[in-house]
Amino acid sequence: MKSYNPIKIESKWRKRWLAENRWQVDIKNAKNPYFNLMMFPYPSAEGLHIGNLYAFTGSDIHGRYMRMRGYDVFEPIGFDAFGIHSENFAIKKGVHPRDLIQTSTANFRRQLENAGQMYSWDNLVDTTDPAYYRWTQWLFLQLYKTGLAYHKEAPVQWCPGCQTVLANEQVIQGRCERCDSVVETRKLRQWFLKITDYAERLLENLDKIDWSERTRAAQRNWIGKSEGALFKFPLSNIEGSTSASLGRDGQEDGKHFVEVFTTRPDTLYGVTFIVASPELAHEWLDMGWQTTDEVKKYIDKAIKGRSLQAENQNTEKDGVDSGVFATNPASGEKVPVWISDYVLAEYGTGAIMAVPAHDERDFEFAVKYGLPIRPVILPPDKETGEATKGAYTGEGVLVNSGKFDDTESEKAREKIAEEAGGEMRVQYHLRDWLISRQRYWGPPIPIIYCAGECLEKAKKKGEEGIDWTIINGEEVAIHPVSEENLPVELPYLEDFRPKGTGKAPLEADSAFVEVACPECGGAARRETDVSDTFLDSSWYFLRYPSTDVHDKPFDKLRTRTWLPVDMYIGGQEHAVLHLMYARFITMFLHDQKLIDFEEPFDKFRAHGLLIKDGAKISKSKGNVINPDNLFEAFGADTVRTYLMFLSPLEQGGDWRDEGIRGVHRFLGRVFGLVQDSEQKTVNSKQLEQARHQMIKKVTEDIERLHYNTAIAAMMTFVNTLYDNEHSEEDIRTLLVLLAPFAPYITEELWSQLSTDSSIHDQKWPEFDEELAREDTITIPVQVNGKVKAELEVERGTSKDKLEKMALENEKVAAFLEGREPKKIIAIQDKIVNIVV
Ligand code: ANZ
Repeated sequence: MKSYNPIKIESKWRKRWLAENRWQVDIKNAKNPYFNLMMFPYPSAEGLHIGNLYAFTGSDIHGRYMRMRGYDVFEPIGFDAFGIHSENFAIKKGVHPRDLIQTSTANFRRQLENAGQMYSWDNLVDTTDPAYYRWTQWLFLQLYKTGLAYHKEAPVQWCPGCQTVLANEQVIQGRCERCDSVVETRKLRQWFLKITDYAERLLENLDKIDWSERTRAAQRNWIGKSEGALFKFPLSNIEGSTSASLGRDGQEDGKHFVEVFTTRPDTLYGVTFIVASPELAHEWLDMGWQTTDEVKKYIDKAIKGRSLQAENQNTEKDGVDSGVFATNPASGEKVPVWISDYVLAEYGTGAIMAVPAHDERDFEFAVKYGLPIRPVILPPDKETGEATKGAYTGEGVLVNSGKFDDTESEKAREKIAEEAGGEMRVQYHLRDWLISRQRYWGPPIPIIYCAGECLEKAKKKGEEGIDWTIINGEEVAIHPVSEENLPVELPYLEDFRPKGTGKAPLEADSAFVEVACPECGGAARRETDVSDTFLDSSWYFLRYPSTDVHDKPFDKLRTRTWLPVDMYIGGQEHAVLHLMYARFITMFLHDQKLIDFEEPFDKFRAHGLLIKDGAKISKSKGNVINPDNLFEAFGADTVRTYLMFLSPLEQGGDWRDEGIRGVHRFLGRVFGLVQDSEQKTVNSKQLEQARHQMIKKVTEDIERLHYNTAIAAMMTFVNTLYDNEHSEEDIRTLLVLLAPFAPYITEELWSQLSTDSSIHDQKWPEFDEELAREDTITIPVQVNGKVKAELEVERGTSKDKLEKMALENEKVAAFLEGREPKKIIAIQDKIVNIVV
């Protein structure tokens, strides 16, 4: 009897599939299109990471399953090959990134082919190909034309490790998401994309798409919508200030004021001081405000120390009394203005009204500096509003608030705002997307600056940041490169290393930089920053169906056929990076009438993280896993099946070296079944019920990406087959269900059973509900309308028994914390509802 030799089987089928381009979908003639997308990798020279493989396998199984359900599944792949990652690796190796990319993409491709993925290779995308980035530049120009790309000076986050600015989304708790350096704040002129114009739609649409809840929550959080009011507090004791203004809007009727944003206008009577951010105070200094050296020193120190403070969110807040007073617009009371770095410059107005009785941070600050704390909201169940142990941040009834006393806080919000001249305001945490990078390995931003005769014209008609700007202290007109002149090719620079001067490497290439002005023909200069890699990946899925189209970024008809993407599987870490950017760009293209949908991904599922023996897989931990070695030792089928056997895809899994052997043995047993089948198969209906139960289980588990339990069901079935008389149909069904997981071995065994068809062209088997009925079922237990636990019970378990089991359930008990339920409703075979 033959034994299972994965290397031989896999290489045989791989060669055949590659020669036939077996998985290529027919882009133009597909009847039943299904776009199965996975996040394309950056082709790191170290090769395919096991974490990539985990995600890709999860996605490929879904694609293969949908294909067997009768869809024309389009499963493309590409290389996100621009960016700092590839560039840094090139620096380390002492090779040019362009040369490095050639070898690393070739290596990646080989590994992906080995992995048994179902790719449409004809539609490969490489973001570093001028035929691709020409359209990335085109996209930038469309944004520019609509005023959504602008050049502005702003405090930006500078990564000293990567020697470039970063987008806000790339800064995680004060550190660079890539190299983990503590970022610094610098004031620089950069290109931004106005994603904030889309904040409300990005938020609202979240309810309309079928996405992992945690991804939607992360986006909602990042967009951070707050509804509140702006109040103006007139300032006094600021003698020495010039006629220049203070605060956001400056001066009104010759008076200075500071403006604050608050979500709690109902607490206006509880304001005991104002806090300005150090950056705002610095602006006051620039405008001529005279103050003590101590205050000036604090401002300087705080601005410089920003990044360090961001690094440790829990550092104690410190601050300084500015000596200026502000007048409460409701009560007329004068309160001191402090300066502290717990107030952010970029949020709201950069200044706050402090209500220590009802805000935690203000409370801490007031205690530290002995500032008064005045309660103005009485908690519903308290007699006095004395806040001794901390701030009371909830709702209640107003006290100490003049004529608003006894009003409910929620109702008082608008009334007080109106009374005190407040302006209702919706505020978002989301900032504009900074796309300039002072690096080499990216698409040049297609802009030309002219300081010649165009400048006057540009200034007369135009807006700063859109028509003209300042570069190195010099005013210049901004001209977009005309679309016919795209791509602006990235020259092959020998010295491509970042300069650390805040200037991009391209700056040194005069042949690139110096051009004739497209308007006046005079001497002009090109922009030398390149764009963020996330701009490359914000639209790659649109390119996939149109990779052979060269006169436009995407063909309208094909886009209509294939998009939006039906299923997208990828990392949660991109929730507010790639996934947010892609949604923004898609909305923008929709508004330009270039596509007819505004959400790019109908369905998105975030896979979990793969860890090893409890620790994150990383080089520094010395626990990296090389897929090549595994493919050689066990074959790709085993690796795929093992990865998916770890746990539900969305949860991630803990890799254990022993575990893979078990799965390998399982596939060996499947192989053995077919070799034995001559003797053992009979025309038996004995296993009919078990077979239908397996089909149901595997189908439903694949649908919810619980591949692990689908595999377990097949394992159980294999044991049953070994122990019982079984039919060829039992074996065939097993193989078909296993095909998405282990495409090679199933194809091989199928060819041994019947010669002229491929297992991958078989229809997914149906199950008979009656036969597939399980004797044990899972019943959800809800507490106050939310599912808190599940009960595994025999079908037909009585209502009384269900109630009893629900109350005894650990999770439910933990939630009830000894409270008596008001009501319990149990419905046989369906649900238990508890109301407390
Ligand atoms: C007074 C107040 C009283 C506040 C109260 C809260 C509770 P979100 O929900 O995140 O929008 N705030 C405003 N601008 C700020 C800034 N630049 N830096 C730090 N904090 C800032 O938070 C809005 C609240 O955060 C605002 O409402 C303000 O504090 C503070 F009982 O104003 B509140």
